[in-house]
Amino acid sequence: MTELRNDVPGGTTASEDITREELQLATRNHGMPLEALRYDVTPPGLHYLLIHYDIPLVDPERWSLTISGRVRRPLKLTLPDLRQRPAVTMPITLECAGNGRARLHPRALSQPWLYEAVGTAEWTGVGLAALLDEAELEDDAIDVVFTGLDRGVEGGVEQAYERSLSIADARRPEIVLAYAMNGQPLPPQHGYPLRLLVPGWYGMASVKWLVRITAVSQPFNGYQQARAYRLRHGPDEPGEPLTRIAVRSLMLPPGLPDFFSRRRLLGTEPCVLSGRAWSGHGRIVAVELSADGGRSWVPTQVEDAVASNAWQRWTCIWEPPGPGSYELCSRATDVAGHTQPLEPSWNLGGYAVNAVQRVPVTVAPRTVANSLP
Ligand SMILES: Nc1nc2c(c(=O)[nH]1)N[C@H]1C(S)=C(S)[C@@H](COP(=O)(O)O)O[C@H]1N2
Ligand SMILES: [Mo]
Repeated sequence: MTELRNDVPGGTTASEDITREELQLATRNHGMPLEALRYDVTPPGLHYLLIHYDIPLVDPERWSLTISGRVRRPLKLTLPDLRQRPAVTMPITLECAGNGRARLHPRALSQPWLYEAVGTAEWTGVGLAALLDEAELEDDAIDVVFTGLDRGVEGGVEQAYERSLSIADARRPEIVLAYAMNGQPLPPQHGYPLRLLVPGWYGMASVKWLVRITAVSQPFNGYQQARAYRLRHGPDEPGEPLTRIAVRSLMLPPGLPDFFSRRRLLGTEPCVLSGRAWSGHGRIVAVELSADGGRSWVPTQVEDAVASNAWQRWTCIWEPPGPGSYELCSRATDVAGHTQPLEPSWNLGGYAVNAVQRVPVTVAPRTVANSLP
C-alpha cells in the first residue's frame, strides 16, 4: 500500500478516488446536512465540525483564560468571571476555508468537503476589545495570539492549535469570546468551555478550547498562520493568508433524494426553491437561479439578514419546463460586487472554492416530491 503523507499543507494532491485518510477525517469532521439550510439558526448537532487534532477534555473548575505578554495588566479569568461580564448574543455564519476542496482536480489531501462545511449558530459571550483594554496593551504589541488546548502534529511540527490577529483586527467590536452556543454551554466538539469567534472570516480564525491570549511584539509565525491557510499555487510560494469568507450561496436540495447518489427527483408541478447566501465582504444583494447548468439566470427573492454576520435566505418558484434532467445552480453577489464563479479556481490547499453549487435533478410525472421546503 502506498503511504500518503501531507507534511506540507496542501503539498500532496490526488486526482483519484477518496483515500482512507480522507474518509477517516470526513467521518470525524461532519458537514451540515444541506436540508438544514431550512433553519435560520442551525440546530445543535447539525452545525459542521472541523477538529485538527483530538477534542480535549476540560475540567471547568481548573480551567482559566490567561491574557498576558505585552500587556501592562495580565489577567486570569475563570468561567464565572467571564459570565459576570456584560454578554452579547448574535447569530454568526461560520464556514471552513476548505469548503469545496473535494471539487478540485487534483485536490489537496485534507478534509474532503463538497459544499456542507457551514453553519449558523447563536453565540453568547464577551467582547474581546474590552478585555484587551482592561489588560492594557503595550505600545509595541503588534499581534494577538490565541492558543487552544488541543495539540497534535501537522507538517511534521508538534503544536498547539494557534492563530493570531493584528491588533487592529483583534480590536474589532464584533469579535467575541463565546461560552454558549444556541443558549447552551459550548458542546465539547465546538470548543468547551470558551472559543474565539471572528465573524466574517473563515473558521480557522475562530480558535476553540481557548486557554491563552498573548500580545506579542514580533509577527506571529505559528504553523496555522504562516504555513497553513494560505492561497498558493505551488509549494514554494509564501501565499496570501486567508481571511474573509468569499461570497457563496447554497440550495436546499429540492424534492426527493435517491439514497445512494443523492440525485433529486421532482414532479412536474411548480416548486419552491430556496437556500441561503453569505459573504464575509458584506451583505448579499442578489441571488440568481439557473436551471440549465449556468447558461441562463433568473433573479430570486433575497431576504434581509437577521444580523450582519448571518446568512440570508433566498427563494424562488421554479416551473419545470417538462419531464427530463436539469442542473439547478444558484449564484450570489455581495455588496462589494463579488459574484460566485461558475467554475472553481484551483489552488494547492483547496481553499475558498466558492464556485456555484450544481444540483442535478430529474423531473418525472407523478413524483410525490414537490412539497414546500
Ligand atoms: N483549537 C482549535 N480551534 C479551531 C480548530 C481546531 O482544530 N482547534 N479548527 C478551526 C477550523 S479549521 C474551523 S473551520 C473551525 C470550525 O469550528 P466548528 O467545529 O465549531 O464548526 O474551528 C477552528 N478552530
Ligand atoms: Mo476550517
